[in-house]
Amino acid sequence: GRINDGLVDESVFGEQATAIFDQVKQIQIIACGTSYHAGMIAKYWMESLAGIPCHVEVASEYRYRSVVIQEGTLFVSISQSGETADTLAALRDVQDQILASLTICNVPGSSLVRESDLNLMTKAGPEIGVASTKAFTTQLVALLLTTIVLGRRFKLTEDKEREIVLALAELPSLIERSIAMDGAIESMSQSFAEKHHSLFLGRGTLYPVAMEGALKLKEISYIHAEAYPAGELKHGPLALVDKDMPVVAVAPQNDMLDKLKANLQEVSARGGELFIFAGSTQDVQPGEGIHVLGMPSMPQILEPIVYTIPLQLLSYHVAVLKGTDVDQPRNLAKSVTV
Ligand code: F1P
Repeated sequence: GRINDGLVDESVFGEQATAIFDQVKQIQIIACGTSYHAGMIAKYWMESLAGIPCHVEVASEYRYRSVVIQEGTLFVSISQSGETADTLAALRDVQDQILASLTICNVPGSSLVRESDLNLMTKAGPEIGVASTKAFTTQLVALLLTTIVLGRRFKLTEDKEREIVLALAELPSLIERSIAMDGAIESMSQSFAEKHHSLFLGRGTLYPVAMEGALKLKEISYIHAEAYPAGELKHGPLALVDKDMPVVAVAPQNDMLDKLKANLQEVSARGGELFIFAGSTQDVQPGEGIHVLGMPSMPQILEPIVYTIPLQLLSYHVAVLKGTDVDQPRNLAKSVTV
């Protein structure tokens, strides 16, 4: 039978969950900011692990256009605060057309939680500062569990499910090991504090991680940061690369590594300084203008969760060096309620 050690017990979604999940034909994910990046990763998981059709869109666009909702749509909203106005409005607008709603949230009793049919609480508690950090990593765990529970009704095999659950058991120690990279990341942050622009690259589920790294640098360090899927470099952004544009790459040792390395060579050839978080320090060698930080080896499924931590630490250290307020960045609110 299926592994069920309590992690993937359907009762965590509430009593109605089983009846709803049995009718799901596709997923529509809606969120803003960091929560949207978590949703982007979930789309890769839902489609590649479980074969569930999955769409993801920022609530601030979705709510203002005419959307076509197909039969059997489970509407998944992701929000740290549960109070983001656009996400709440998107849910209210489609409420009577969807199969059911599921909210992934940090705050019990928040508006989204009250108005959603099913809820999966991250148990991480509210963020203390404005920028979402623990919310992101815990949203990803919640989304992975959701992928398992729904995936059983689609193409997720028992073997794959077992592999994911065993991988999740390794997560706490992998997170501790990535936090232990703090000193190396602090040294690296000096190369960013004087710069005005930066580029973040990743492929596959690591592309949304690159987006999240860039967002954190913008939010708390006020450095212009853009993220690209590494394969898009040659379609424009390569023109920006020079010695004043540090480039961060998240490069786990997965089946995308060879392609990513080719993209990174294009950066190096144009004088760009590279900072690579690498899964294999044998495959990705340091050199002139190439700094390599070795990540622990890990199951591929956990890469987007674990590789986010050093990017969060990088933004933190750059912000400290620049003297910006890490918890209360200028111009931003903890929850955007209007
Ligand atoms: C969404 C969000 C956060 C961001 C900031 C503004 O919030 O964009 O990701 O860090 O706090 O709001 P939420 O819907 O996840 O609460």
